[in-house]
Amino acid sequence: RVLITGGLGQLGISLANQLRSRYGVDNVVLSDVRKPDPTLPIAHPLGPFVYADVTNYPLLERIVVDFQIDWVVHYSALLSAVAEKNPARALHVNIQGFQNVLELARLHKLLVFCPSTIGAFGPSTPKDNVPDITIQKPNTIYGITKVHTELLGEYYHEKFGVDFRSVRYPGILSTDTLPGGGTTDYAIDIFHQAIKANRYECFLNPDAKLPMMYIDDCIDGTIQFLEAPSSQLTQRVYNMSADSFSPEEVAAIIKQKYAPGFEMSYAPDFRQAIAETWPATLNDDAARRDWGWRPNLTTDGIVEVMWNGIAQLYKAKPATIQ
Ligand code: VAH
Repeated sequence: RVLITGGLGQLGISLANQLRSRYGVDNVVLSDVRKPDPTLPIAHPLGPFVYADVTNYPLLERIVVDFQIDWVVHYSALLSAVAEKNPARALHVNIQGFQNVLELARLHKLLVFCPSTIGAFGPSTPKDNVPDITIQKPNTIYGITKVHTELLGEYYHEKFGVDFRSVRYPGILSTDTLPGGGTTDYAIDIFHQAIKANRYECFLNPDAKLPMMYIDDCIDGTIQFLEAPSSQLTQRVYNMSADSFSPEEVAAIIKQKYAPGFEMSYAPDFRQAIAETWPATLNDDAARRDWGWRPNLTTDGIVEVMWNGIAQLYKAKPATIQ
């Protein structure tokens, strides 16, 4: 049985749907600290769901025991922009929450998957074709907590044999679920605003190029990684990349292929300062070699599915989406 913490976030619902169709509905438990958002197209967990604050160790342990959990996908975390606004809470949730999960993994022999991020790199990391092993001195609270995740997970693997696995996710684009307060959120907002208003004011600079991926690739790759035999993994933390684009590049594709009158303006805020410290492109050769990672979509394909998917949402339910 699998527990997905932060299960109602941008990725949890989609991962749960996929895992439930593979392993059975009752074998995938979602946890979160809030109720499902009824305005989202896939709002309902449609299977086991429990309240869990990941900083509460006894409560988490109870869930692991009651549901006889074998794998934990630990999605619960404050993302980069939200974390920067509330560092104390980010430290508590991202660090204490992960430590709780690792301790439970040690005691109850769980496989733990916890994503890291391109945010685990920093201003002194090279910008292009960044390898798995490089300088990691992030200057955001989010990045610092994710370096902690990587190092502590590796430590528990080495010391106690915990099957810890992590990939560094890029910005993930989805149509059915909304992102939860990251620096890459513009790449989803832009489609909503372009379709609704034919204009978008972007909070990053035109040339802020960052690694990006479509959610289906992210979920498929994550499942492939979870199912890979441990013996096949030569490392515990992998870069995972699909393509990279900047706001001006995605705006140009939208204008050229979907909405000729689309207007983009720029009002960079504190998130630009975060984006500037992250790499533009990643090298993910090890993921491709060790567990067969291959994304299906690059930038043009991502823009196409995002445009069509979000246009469909507004056609189907215009009143319920903000
Ligand atoms: C964020 N989307 O912007 C997240 C992610 C690629 C970075 O971890 O915070």
